[in-house]
This record gives sequence, structure tokens and C-alpha cells, in this order.
Amino acid sequence: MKRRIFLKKATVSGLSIVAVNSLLSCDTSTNVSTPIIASESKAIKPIVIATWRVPNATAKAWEVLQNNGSSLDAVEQGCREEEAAVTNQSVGKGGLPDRDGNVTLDACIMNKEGDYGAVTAVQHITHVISLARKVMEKTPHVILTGNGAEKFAYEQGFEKENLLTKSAKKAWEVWKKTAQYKPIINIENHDTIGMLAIDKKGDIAGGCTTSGLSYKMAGRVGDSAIIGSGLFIDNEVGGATATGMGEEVLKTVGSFLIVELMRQGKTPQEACEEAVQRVVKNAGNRYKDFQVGFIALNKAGEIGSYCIHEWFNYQVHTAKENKNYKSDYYNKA
Ligand code: SD4
Repeated sequence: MKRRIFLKKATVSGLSIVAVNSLLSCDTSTNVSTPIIASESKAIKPIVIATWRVPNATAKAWEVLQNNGSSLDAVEQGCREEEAAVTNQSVGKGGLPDRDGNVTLDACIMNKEGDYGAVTAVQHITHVISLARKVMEKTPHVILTGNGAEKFAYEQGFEKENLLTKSAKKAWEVWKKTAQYKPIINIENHDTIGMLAIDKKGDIAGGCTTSGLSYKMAGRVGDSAIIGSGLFIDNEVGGATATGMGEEVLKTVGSFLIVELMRQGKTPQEACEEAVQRVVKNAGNRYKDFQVGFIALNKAGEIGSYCIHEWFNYQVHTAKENKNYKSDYYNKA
């Protein structure tokens, strides 16, 4: 996968991370976002969409849907693909660590019934999306965190793994030389995968999995595992998922907002735009310093995407294509 590099500056619990918006490398082969419009009578299904350039993940999810699998199985399998890819430094094994050198993962999943399961701050399990599903299906709870989540994982037969790869460790060691105890120039790769799918029956599910912001404070949890922020599904309406600066998505409960706007009649595109505008309004001038991107899907298979700064992109798999689109964005000044 091509890497997108963001220089970041933002404030996290009194510590600064700088984000000078954009973007040292960009992929010019992407097509500018053209939302798919499905007529009421001819819904696009099945369909899979996901944040960033993740053709392998959408292909895996598509395979499940083609075999009459559920959207829930599809998003789980699709997300697992990225979790296993050590070249993706923001998801699963190979993710960049926190400032203490520990890789900690957050993930959540939602099904068509509106059930939700999540895990946060998990250190030794690659497939946290599957662990989140186990939380949803096998426990009376919705979120398990840290050691408790891992204890449950081992009971469920998950393997204990070291998620810190040599290259992630090396990147952390380089970062440590300049970034400790002062405003942090953080080189951030935004590749969290948020995935939404509609299966052949027309049911919607979603998943989101990440190692979070690299070099975050130990114990920091972002938006990706939090219902309504990193992900929200309502099978009567649609779904939405987020990537970027989790603190800002959390403050606006962005994915829930998008689904509610779609419920009120907005298209996925309009809803994503309004959610980004809400994030921007909430942040005031700080919006220049961070990226947030959303994708959304409604019951008819219409999709939308919007972000603050240029170069967020997303992957769409339909019967016609498995293609990456460049998202439209707010900061055109
Ligand atoms: C977080 N939203 O933990 C995630 C980060 C992200 O690509 O999207 N990275 O805040």
C-alpha cells in the first residue's frame, strides 16, 4: 500500500503533537470522488467501501459477499486482511507503537441488529476485529480493554503475538531522538481501516480497526473502537466510519451524526460534508492542524466521503470495480 505522510501537531492531554496538514506524498492515480448514485428501485448490493487504499481488504470482503456471506463476515474478513499486513503501520501487526514502544490496538464491529463489540488498548493480538466480534457475541458486555480483553482473547483461543515489528521499532527509535518531552513533530500515517458493507440480502454491517495515532501517550484510546465515533451502523438507514484525529471525531460523535443526517434525508455525501463541517466548527482554527475523513453508505448503496484536507481516499468494491477514489475535501483555500 502506498503511504501517506502527514506532519502533525495537535494537543493531546497537554502534550503537543503538530500537524501541518498535508502531505508529502500523494497518489495521483486516484479518481476524484464521484459518489455512486443508486436509484431507489435498484439498490447497489452487494457493495463494500473502506477508508484508504485497501484493495486486498475490499477484495477479501467481496469474496465473502459473492459467496452469499453476511456483511458482518465480510467486514471482519476484510479488516483482518489489513491487520495481518505488516506494511500497514496503522493497523494490526506492524502498527507503530505508543511513545513507550508498545503497539496497542483498538477495534470495533457492528452488525445489522445494531449489536456492537469493541476492544481497546490490546497489545498482543493481531486480529482485534475478530476479538471485538467475540466480545459482541460471547459476552454480556460491549467493550473490553487492555489486560481483560487479552485474557478473554486467550480463553477464546487467540494466539499471543509480538506486534512490534523490526521496522516499527526502528521508526520509534528514530522518533524518540527528537520527539520526547517537547512539541512533537509526528510523522503520522493515516491508514486505519473502517469498512462498511451491504450483503446480497441488503443488510449492512461495519468494522473499524487501528493501532491509533503513532507515539500516542500510553493508555490513549481514539475514536476507532468507540460506537458512534469511529463507526456507526443502523440497518434501516446506513453506516458511517471515520479516520484521522480520533480526539476530534470523538468530540463530534461523527459517525453517529452522519447516520442521523442520512435518516433525516441527506445523501451520504451531504451527511459526510456536514459532519466534517461540524468537526471544523468545533475545532476553530485548529482544524488546519489535523485530518479527519469520513465515508458513508446508505441502504440503497449510495456512498459518500469527505475530509478536511486533501488526499484522503477510499476503496469501493462493487460488481463492476475494485477502485480507489480520492475524497473531496473542505480546506481548499
Ligand atoms: C485514532 N482515528 O486512533 C484513529 C487514527 C487513524 O489512521 O485514523 N489513523 O485516532
